[in-house]
Amino acid sequence: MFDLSAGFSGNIWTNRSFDREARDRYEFYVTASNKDDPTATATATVAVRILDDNDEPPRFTQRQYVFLVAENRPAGSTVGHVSAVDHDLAPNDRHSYYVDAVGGGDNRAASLFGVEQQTGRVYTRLPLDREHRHEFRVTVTVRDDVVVTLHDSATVVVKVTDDNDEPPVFLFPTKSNDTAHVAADVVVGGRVATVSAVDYDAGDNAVLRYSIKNGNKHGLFDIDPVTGWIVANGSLARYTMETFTLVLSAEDAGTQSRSSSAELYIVVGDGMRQTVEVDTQSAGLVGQLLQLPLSGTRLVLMISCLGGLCVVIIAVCITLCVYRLQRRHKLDAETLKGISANHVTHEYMRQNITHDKQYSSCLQLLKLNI
Ligand SMILES: [Ca+2]
Ligand SMILES: [Ca+2]
Ligand SMILES: [Ca+2]
Ligand SMILES: [Ca+2]
Repeated sequence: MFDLSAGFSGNIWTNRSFDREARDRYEFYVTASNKDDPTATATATVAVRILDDNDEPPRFTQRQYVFLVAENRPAGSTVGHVSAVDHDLAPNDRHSYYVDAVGGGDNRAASLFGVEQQTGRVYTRLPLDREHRHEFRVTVTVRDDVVVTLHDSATVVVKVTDDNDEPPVFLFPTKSNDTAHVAADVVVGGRVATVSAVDYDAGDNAVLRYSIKNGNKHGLFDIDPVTGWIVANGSLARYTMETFTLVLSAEDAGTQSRSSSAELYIVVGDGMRQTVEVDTQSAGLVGQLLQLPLSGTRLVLMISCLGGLCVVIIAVCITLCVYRLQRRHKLDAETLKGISANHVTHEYMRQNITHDKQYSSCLQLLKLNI
């Protein structure tokens, strides 16, 4: 690595380049000897220290950083820290951090986050809304403070965690669709209506349970807290044409739960009889039959109607056939009576009347005329 010029100068020079970051010190011995007396020598140790050159870029400690941050935090909240290492010696190791608004390809995300140039602390510029966007990818860059062409990049993934900031929203009932009709003869346990709601939060913050808060007179109704099914909890026969107003609640399972309420009007009709009356006006007998419960009575009535209809059709067909045959025989007889025997020959008849029985009848008629 080192050469020493022979002679009197004592110059030492290098025969290669050095990398201070790999090795920054070398030691070796040099010997001086008397030209006239080679046994007269002296030795010394030479130490060479390699000085630093700013040839190292700062490098991030990770290629990708994943940070979690809760939504709705005020602007300036810490998301996480990035860090880089520059192996040069000070001041060549000084570097600064930046959010790359161009190279990252997501300018919207880049506008929402900042990074402190000296510390690498990543922070929010605006409150985040997980329901609007739950993940961001931002490119951060670190540059050498002196030689700015020495730089490195890394990806910061910001995942927004949920805050229970969304209340449940009823899909049914709503202000424009708030009524359920039920027959008075609904069985106990029979479904009256199904309420539903949605919660745009995540996890437990969106798990809903339903309940009836008010209006459940006589405890006539019950609701499944999970499915939202409202069922009859007793006979409704005594409440024909009455309307019940249930105040319903949907509540999420978040730590600080949120809830919403809605009103459902339940109108008790008078059961099957009412249905048949309505259909009588609009659909006739078949409609009535179709609307009846699928029971033995309904089947018997439908089979009877179809059987009767078939009998009528068959009778009409038989009557038409008989009528056509009778009419044809009558026409043949009248035609033959009007023809003079002198102008009718057997050949003529044979050509025009092909049926054997008709042919025989004609012969008899001709004989009578002759
Ligand atoms: Ca260096
Ligand atoms: Ca450097
Ligand atoms: Ca939320
Ligand atoms: Ca919620």
